[in-house]
Amino acid sequence: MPKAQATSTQLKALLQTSELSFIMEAHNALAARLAERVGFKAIWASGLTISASMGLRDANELTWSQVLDLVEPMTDFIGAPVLLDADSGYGDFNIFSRFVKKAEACGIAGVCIEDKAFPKRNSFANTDHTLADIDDFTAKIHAAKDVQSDSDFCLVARTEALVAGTGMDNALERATRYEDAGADALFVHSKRSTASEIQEFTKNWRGSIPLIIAPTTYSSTPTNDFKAMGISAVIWANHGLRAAMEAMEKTYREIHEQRSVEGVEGHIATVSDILSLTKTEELLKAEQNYNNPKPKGSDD
Ligand code: SPV
Ligand code: MG
Repeated sequence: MPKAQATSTQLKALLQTSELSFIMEAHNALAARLAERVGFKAIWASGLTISASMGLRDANELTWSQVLDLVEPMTDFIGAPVLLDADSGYGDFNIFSRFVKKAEACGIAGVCIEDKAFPKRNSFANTDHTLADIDDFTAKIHAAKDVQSDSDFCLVARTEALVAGTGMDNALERATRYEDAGADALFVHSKRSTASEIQEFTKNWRGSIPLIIAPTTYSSTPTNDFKAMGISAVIWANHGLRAAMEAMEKTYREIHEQRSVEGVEGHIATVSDILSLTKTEELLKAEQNYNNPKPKGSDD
């Protein structure tokens, strides 16, 4: 059987292909597996949705070691690469280097850091967004690239300049500095309801690393437009959790109101679906093998 390609190599290839790629959010291993099963070739381990699924805010309330503990089961469970949202890197260049080493050891294919001050606030939180100093941020990129042991491990640098309102020139300057510092791709974020800022950014961008966006607020823009703008990858950053929240609450409400599960059976996944997704059959076969070993020397 041919050896599976390393997930870091898969992620790098996906970012570098001339096709427009799509990366799907997951907040746990089960969600990651479902996204992979329908065909997504890479997973976004979202800071927002992982935090929310733990009842926490997207504001560095989870420690970095907790983030890794939550994301490692995803990498264990799926074959597709996981791009981890590492917020603003959890500290200075030194903390972020330690994080990158541990992330690689957890099987994570790449990490994304954003140029926000620590502790960060979610880009859509109605507050002022303070940006990191450019030199401090590029130091983190340099340090991460120096410390990674797998040369395909991807470091995505994200600029929040447009979110923070510091202007297009600042966004372009930051992006250029991050490319020069060694970033493998650039994520440019916008919270506008149209893709106008992203379009202007791409018109003026002279860099050559792949561009990534997350069109959460400008979701009605046809994805072909992104391709025409020269975008390499689109992150659907929170749609798995949002779908799950809606479906769960609807189901809980119906069961609560009806004092019965009869009405929801047929509309929800079966217990067999859970057993099959978690490969319970594989365990049962192994059990037969290991709990009833054939005596040595027996032919059959
Ligand atoms: C996330 O999914 O955590 C992101 C994207 O960083 S956003 O929520 O738009 O900041
Ligand atoms: Mg995030």
